[in-house]
Amino acid sequence: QFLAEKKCAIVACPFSGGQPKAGVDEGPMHLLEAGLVSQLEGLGWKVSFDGHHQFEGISAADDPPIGILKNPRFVSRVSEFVANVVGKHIANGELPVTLGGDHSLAMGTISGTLSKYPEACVIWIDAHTDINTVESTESGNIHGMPVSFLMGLGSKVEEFSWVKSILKPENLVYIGLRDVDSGEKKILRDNNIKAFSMHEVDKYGIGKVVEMALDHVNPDRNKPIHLSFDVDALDPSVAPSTGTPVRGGLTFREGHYICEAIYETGLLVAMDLMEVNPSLADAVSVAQTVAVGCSLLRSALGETLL
Ligand code: EXY
Ligand code: MN
Ligand code: MN
Ligand code: MN
Repeated sequence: QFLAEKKCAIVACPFSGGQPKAGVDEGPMHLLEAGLVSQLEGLGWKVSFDGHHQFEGISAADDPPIGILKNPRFVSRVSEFVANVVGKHIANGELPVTLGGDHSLAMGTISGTLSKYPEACVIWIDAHTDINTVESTESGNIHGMPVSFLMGLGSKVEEFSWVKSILKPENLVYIGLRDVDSGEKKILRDNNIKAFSMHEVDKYGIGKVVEMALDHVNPDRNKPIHLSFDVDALDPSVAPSTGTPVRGGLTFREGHYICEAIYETGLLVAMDLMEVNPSLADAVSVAQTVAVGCSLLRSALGETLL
């Protein structure tokens, strides 16, 4: 509906500045080395890949914390760059597939999507809500905060003034939650944000949960969808190589079902796959996590079981 042709663009973002663990910047390289481009081509997509973006030059020489926010200039400038790249791909008639890197990058990817489609809705698949504000964050890790910046919650930080903060609470829905800070729970309540935790997945089943999620953000099934998928939404037995694993997550099939169902809407305009960290866990676990990452992307881009 929004894409004239099956054209996608890989936006490879080797970036780890939104959290403290080394290695998440190697996620994109591993996903590509696993053959992601040819896998998507095999589904009939024309895939453009302009190489891995180089962010080291963007890093500020001197980047002391602002309040307790860590690496604030680096995170901000990289996300601003990514917002422009994503926006250009959409303008070019391509579906941007952003490979993280940590989830602070979604400040960029979603800003890029909203710059072209201000009415777009965001489906955020994660163990976490990533909605801490400057006031509520206890870690200062910005990968736990991108949603609050996108919505304009909390007090403003000058360094992030490029973020337009136009994501409306009614245009966001979460699936897969199970590790939400108490400050974040209050933010969800105060802003009436729809969220399906693992409790609802257990209660209703994933099919019903995805339907209810779409009914909330996209009742007439006519608005563009940005899917932001944090691999830690999956159970650690399925995707072990990630920086903040939390037990009790989505099964392999539940994760894939979400991607398949969103593809079926025909409304997907951008996707992120974040937080694959190939330096955590053993080689078998890394290969398993990378493979599941590729397979989620294939499902979101139309791979079917039959
Ligand atoms: N809520 C915690 C924090 O703000 O530090 C943990 C955030 C983890 C975020 C991961 C990527 O989804
Ligand atoms: Mn996340
Ligand atoms: Mn997460
Ligand atoms: Mn490696």
